[in-house]
Amino acid sequence: PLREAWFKEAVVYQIYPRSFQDSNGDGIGDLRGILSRLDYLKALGVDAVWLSPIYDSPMDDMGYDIRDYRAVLAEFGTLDDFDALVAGLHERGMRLIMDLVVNHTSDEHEWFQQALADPDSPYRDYYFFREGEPDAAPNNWTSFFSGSAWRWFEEAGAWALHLFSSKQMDLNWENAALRTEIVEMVRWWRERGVDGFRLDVINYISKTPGLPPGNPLIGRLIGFTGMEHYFHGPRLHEHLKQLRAEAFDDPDCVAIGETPGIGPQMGKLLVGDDRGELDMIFNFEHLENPGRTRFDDYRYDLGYLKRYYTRWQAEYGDGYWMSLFFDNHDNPRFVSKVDPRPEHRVAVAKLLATVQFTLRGTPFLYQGQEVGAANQGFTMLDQLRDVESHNLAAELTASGVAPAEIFARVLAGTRDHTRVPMAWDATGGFTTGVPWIAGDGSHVEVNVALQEGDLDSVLEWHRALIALRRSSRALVYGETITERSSRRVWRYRRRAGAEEFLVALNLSDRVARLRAPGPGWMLERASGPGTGPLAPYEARVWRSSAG
Ligand code: ISL
Ligand code: CA
Repeated sequence: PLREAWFKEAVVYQIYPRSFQDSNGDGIGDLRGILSRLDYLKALGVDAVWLSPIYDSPMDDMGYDIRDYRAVLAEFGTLDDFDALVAGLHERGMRLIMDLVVNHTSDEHEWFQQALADPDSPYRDYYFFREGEPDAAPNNWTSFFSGSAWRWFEEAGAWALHLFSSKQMDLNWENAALRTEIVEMVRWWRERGVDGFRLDVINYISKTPGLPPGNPLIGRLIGFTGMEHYFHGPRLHEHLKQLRAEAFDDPDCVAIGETPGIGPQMGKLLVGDDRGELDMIFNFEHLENPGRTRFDDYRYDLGYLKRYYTRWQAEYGDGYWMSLFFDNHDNPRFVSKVDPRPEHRVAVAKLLATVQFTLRGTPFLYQGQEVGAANQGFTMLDQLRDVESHNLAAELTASGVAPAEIFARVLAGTRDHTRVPMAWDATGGFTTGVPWIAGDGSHVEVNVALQEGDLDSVLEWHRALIALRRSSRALVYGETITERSSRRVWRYRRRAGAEEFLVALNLSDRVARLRAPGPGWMLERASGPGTGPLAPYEARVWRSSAG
């Protein structure tokens, strides 16, 4: 039986606080800025906001390196501003989902500082310290941000583990006191009115005891060595059950796991209704065509997306719930991956939105996606701010790759494509000062103000589809029935009781023949001509007149 929940009916909007809205002219987005844009989000049809980290942080990885879990970064505002934001959201009937980063802390976190200063400190065991020699790392694990996953601390005569940047120290979840601290911290935010959490790399928290060496063959295959010892570790499910039971034992508190490396099949173990762990996960298998990585420059084949969702919509059935997303702060714009040509941008953006709002699952929009924002035309490394991009460039340089090739790879995958300021109007509208990271000027043509009220715009397409989804039980809870179609067309129905919708999508950049739906179907929306064959990337939605 299908369990109903607010977050299954919701549209979630991810805000990258640093780049959404600046309120005081320092060029950095902040909480007061977000507060000033809540009416915009409400009018778009957003039900919940997911805030990327706003905690106190030295910002080595843009806030995913937390120094103090119970404080707001001064650049973003204060706890009072945070409370005002929660109140502003709740007044408008919207909810707040916080980012929770508990696989690691900043090396500047007090726990780590104490652990470093005193080997007998109780905090020493909160992390993975290994005493030794500076020329021999404890194992061969590599960091996701290039190089070894171990950092040498001369003052302590010891190594410490960091799967991400050298300032993001992995926490040791084997330690029960640490787990209790995390539970208490989460409850503290719950008491401030937070409605749910997005748990950063939460599938990495349990590591194989003893941290054995990674298999170099697996390492070569996936590009990171050691991952088999923590991407689905021995106590992962136990730790998640503890979090659910002790920190968010409330069916209304949504828990979304960010789980790189976990495919949809394994994901069922994390989100099954009977598991008592998470409500949804983000897995990433649909974001690249098989055999490709984020740093490859290639045209994404939408035929793969059709196969992927056709399979997983059927396999997830009633007992599991999917997240539906294309853009986030860790990836380039999906619209550019599908077709980078400007003349196709609008049609592709509408097609992707149609997928998100008519399949079964919770749609997550990332800021700017609703106006069809595309990748940025960066021309040199100096324009980038992301630690991952710079580390990768340094690593490739050290291994002798030519500068032009290095830049091409970084440009294909840099996370900064989605971290540039939100485009509110032709002047930008993000800040009155100098933004902390500059976009490529495309905001002059692609922005909110230009599209508001223009019924052909990407923004109004989003608004209309969100409204349609909201008005329909079939589009939220209905089963997904895939219809036969040619290779270049994707065609499915959504049905609940007597209510039924039919969706047809042209996955190609050429006109595609379409078997006309029977007389019982009324056209509800079309992103192209709406009759005859499908225009390139056209999306059409019909409603059954029986329902
Ligand atoms: O960049 C990656 C590896 O190539 C991604 O897998 C990414 O790092 C991964 O999805 C984890 O992302 C999350 O945790 C990171 C942080 O940098 C990302 O912004 C965050 O979303 C470490 O906290
Ligand atoms: Ca500011």
